[in-house]
Amino acid sequence: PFDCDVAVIGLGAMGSAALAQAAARGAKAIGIEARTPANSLSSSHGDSRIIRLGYFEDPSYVPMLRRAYETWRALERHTGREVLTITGVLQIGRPDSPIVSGTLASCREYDLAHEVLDPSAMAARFPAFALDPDEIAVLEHQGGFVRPEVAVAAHLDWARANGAELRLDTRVEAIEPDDAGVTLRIGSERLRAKAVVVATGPWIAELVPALRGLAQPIRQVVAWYEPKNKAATALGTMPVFLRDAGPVGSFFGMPALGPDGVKVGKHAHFREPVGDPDQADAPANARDTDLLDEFIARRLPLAAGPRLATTTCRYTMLPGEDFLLDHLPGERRVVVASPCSGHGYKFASVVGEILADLALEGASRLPVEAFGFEALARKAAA
Ligand code: PYC
Repeated sequence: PFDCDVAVIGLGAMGSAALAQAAARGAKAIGIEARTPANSLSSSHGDSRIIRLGYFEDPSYVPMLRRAYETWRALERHTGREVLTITGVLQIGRPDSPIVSGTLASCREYDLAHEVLDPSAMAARFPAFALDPDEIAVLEHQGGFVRPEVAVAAHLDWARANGAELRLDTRVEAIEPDDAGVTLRIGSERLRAKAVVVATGPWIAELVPALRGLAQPIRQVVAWYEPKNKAATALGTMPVFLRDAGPVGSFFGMPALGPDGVKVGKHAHFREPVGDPDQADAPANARDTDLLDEFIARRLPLAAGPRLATTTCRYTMLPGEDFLLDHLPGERRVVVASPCSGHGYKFASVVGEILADLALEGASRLPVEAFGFEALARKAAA
């Protein structure tokens, strides 16, 4: 006998969404989380995550993003919670930088509403930002942010409302698929599921040995600053942003969403591997904060008051810095989700839909071939 149709392991951004989607379809669903959802060792805390439609990384993400906006709004309707806030997103750099040229390519291919602003237009409209004379900004109107902790809680509320069972502080030690279903080993308990979704983020390789050496969690640091000019950096005035920083990479940030002030981070920070994901990462040190302090002083001078707070979280990187959303090779009952590589949160609502499709129906209507194990192997070999 089966305990459930689908067991979802890991209740962060992706797992909570998968659980909610499965339960909404009438499946008997159990969600299992080793700690508490959106805990401080995970990748689902920190108040805000950017969402944008004109995807500089590749225009092929745009259809999935359109669906993500719809599924975030559906989550809000189902739960009455505010998850997604539109602020516009500024993508700043030289015209030939990957962020600016890639965003424009996506906007043109999909006819997305946007404006191109030169430094004087930026100074007039968005005085918080300091641009070099040879830089421009693409303002994409649909950009904004998702509230990660609220989104996880909302997905879990919606899942529970549809009968899902949650097991917190419960660690799955092994996944054992057979011809009929999957057994999960949890201490002395054996839980039987018809299908399993593994969405354990930085811990993914522990339950999915095929990802050992491929999925690499890295430490990420973000900081909040008290604005020098509250009006210029307020929610409603200042859009979220990404900013090309040449060979150093890119920075990102948010307007002041509350008393914590303006948030700033560097994408993939120093790419420091997380050794043991069960151990807390080192808190922000002077090297971390110097990088962010210097950025905000130079590029967001009106936001550069005292640093109020820092936190660490994790990206789980894959070869090609892409996502993995697929059945385990040869195991149609086990679905693996590693949809992060530092840019996945905005997709969580649609990823939940894809994972429920894969677990309950065997395939998804959304285009996921690029996120399969075969594609991953090609990227790892490249
Ligand atoms: O994908 O927009 C993004 C992002 C910002 C910071 C990390 N990822």
